[in-house]
Amino acid sequence: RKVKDAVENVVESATGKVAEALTPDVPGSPGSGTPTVEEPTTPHDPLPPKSEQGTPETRTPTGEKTGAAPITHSQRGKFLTTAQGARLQDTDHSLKAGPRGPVLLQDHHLREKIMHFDHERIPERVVHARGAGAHGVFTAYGTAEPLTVAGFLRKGRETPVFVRFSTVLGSRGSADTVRDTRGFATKFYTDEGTFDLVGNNMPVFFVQDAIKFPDIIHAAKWHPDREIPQAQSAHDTFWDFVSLHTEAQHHTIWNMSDRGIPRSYRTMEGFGVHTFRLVNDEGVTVLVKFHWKPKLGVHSLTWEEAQLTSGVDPDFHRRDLYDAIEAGAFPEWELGLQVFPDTPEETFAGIDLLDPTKIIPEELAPVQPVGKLVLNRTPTNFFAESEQVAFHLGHLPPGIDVTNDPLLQGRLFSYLDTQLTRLAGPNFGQIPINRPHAPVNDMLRDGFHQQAVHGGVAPYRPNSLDGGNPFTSPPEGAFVDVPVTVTEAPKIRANPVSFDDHFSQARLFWLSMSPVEREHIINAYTFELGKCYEQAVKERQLACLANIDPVLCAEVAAGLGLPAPAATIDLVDVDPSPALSQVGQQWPPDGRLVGIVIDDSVAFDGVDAVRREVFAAGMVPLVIAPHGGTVGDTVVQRTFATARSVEFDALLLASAPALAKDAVPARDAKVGAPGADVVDPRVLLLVEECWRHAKAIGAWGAGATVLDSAGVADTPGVVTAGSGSETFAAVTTLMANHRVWERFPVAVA
Ligand code: HDE
Repeated sequence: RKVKDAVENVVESATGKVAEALTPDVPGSPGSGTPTVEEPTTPHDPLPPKSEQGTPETRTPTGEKTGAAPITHSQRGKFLTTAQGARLQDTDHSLKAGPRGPVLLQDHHLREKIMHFDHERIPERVVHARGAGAHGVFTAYGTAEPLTVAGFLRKGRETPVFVRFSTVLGSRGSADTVRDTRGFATKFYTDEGTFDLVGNNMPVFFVQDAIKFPDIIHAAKWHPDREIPQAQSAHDTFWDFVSLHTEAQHHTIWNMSDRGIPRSYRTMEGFGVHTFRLVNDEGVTVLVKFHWKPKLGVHSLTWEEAQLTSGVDPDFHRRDLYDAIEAGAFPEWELGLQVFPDTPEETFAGIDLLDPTKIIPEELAPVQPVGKLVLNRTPTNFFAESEQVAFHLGHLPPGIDVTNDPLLQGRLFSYLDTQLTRLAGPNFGQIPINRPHAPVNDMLRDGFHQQAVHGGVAPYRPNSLDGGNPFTSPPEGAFVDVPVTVTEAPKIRANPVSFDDHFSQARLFWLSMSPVEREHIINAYTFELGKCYEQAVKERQLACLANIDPVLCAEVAAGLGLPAPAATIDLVDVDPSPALSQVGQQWPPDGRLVGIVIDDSVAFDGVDAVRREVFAAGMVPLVIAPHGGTVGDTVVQRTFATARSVEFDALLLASAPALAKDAVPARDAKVGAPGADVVDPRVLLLVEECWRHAKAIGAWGAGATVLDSAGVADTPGVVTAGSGSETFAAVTTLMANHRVWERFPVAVA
């Protein structure tokens, strides 16, 4: 009886509590769905949609608008709705049979929301998956007018562009600063049709024929069993491939050079790689190579910076691009052409223009500027724009045509084909970012995700039912297929003999490097081959290096602890091309980042004056302090916990911050107690890193004592002066060389 009473009591009280909990009617009570606090905003109209966010206009067969108002796909109106526009009162609770009951299958809002979410991801690009884009404008100088009918190259013509930069090997979430080639793809929305210039930051490619592209990519991407390494060429299959397919050696030495780890997208050159053909209004043709020259010069990270950045800020290049644009430091490039006569041999100075593993040194064919690109707007939505943008080499306007480069020819197939899977159908050209700015009047119909509501009944020609529309264009203003003579030749799977030279230009690149750049190349080969397990792969690559240069081969062999083989070919003595080196030139300071170390003891007037001078010089000052918030009136952008050398192009020290209680503990014991008259070890680390990464360092006042503590006083590229202004002036002079190159130890002359 006692037990029975006890059980009944427990059940009764529990039921009471549950019943209480199940009563959701009191506003604000748990489970009621009514918020306990006010919504943070009252309903208001969102910003108006941008012009490119509208759907494509409904078109008639003649390309005229039907008058239907474009419908925006961005958010509009005050209230949340379903995808079909029905207003919603609740989006946080599934429809259930009572507060604790099962979820009902009829909850159409839940199912729409989850269904759409389940399909938010699309397949990443098979190569160049990791990237970032920006909008801009291209302005033509008119210097290309004699060469091509392309309207966007007419003097003063302004053309909207979208540019996407990328790495090649890594997945979408991989780090930006890995050693790799970078993509540099530009979509010119010309009023004669879209022109896609789909280039890289290196002027040559690994293979000469598109049929080998799957092979090099299979070799360079992760191993199929464990899917590692991510975004790295430092593994056996890559080196296996490039040492067996020796045509890859030229591109490989570019990757092993500092070009493989750019400082920023803003400081990269771009190359169309292939030779293209231009045609003018008289039908005269020339062969050309496209070049992008960055206004800020070509700069790279040091290897240690690249590695550190992969951890400290894996989005480093993406962030740098967006920050620069949003700070008004618009990245700029000049588009240039190397121009060659269109002869039947298709060679220049004995170099085959159809071989994508070869360059024509700029000293032999100068790059002639034809226009300027300015990136001035970041995307509104990453997925809609940077992810969905689809480039294709066959997007050509009148006046630009292709050549028989076998790599280019295969790409003409690949870029259309890949979009069918990636963007799920043939209508990817109707996605807002891909929409041409020229009027479109095609006879393509239907297909997945068709956005246009085409009028008319006769999408064929000739027809008599849609008034004969569309009509074909007269030659003026139409795309020109240059009537190149195709020689009568047997069908064959073979290359021209000139394609057999695999080493002379890798040697040209090596000989064109400064001593410090050569040292970096040696280190890169030694690191990457050191990551390989197979002895045969290392030995075969050393044999390739012997055919490039004996010193390069000997140094790398020494690093690997292997004997250096002898060359198997006669090394050709080629003239170096100084244009390939990044060292020895002077560059404008625009958009550089200058760190300024302060603490609460500093004289704010002096710091503010320096900040203003940095701004006035076109650079960006970043104040680094022991804590966030403000120091005096100065707003702090970085703390000692978040600042690393990689972010800054130069460092200024306005004070000597003392050891704080939250400083890195490892050194506390050695350097003294918190608050003692000892420099904060995080500042010392910053100075040491900046020094190792060959950055200009300047100090004034108490800041100068930090240089002594860090052991870098009176070394190259470290300056002290009486005031902040004088210090900054001296540092600016040093920055024109980009780095203090003499700080790097150089073993190879
Ligand atoms: Fe690409 N390449 N590629 N490539 N490529 C792609 O197209 C391909 C090559 C380049 O930001 C893919 O839409 C083949 C050279 C860039 O969206 C794919 C061959 C150069 C981008 C493809 C090459 C490039 C791509 C993957 C050998 C420099 C990124 C996704 C014949 C001149 C574009 C896509 C962007 C992207 C194929 C060689 C540059 C699979 C078959 C040479 C910058 O179609």
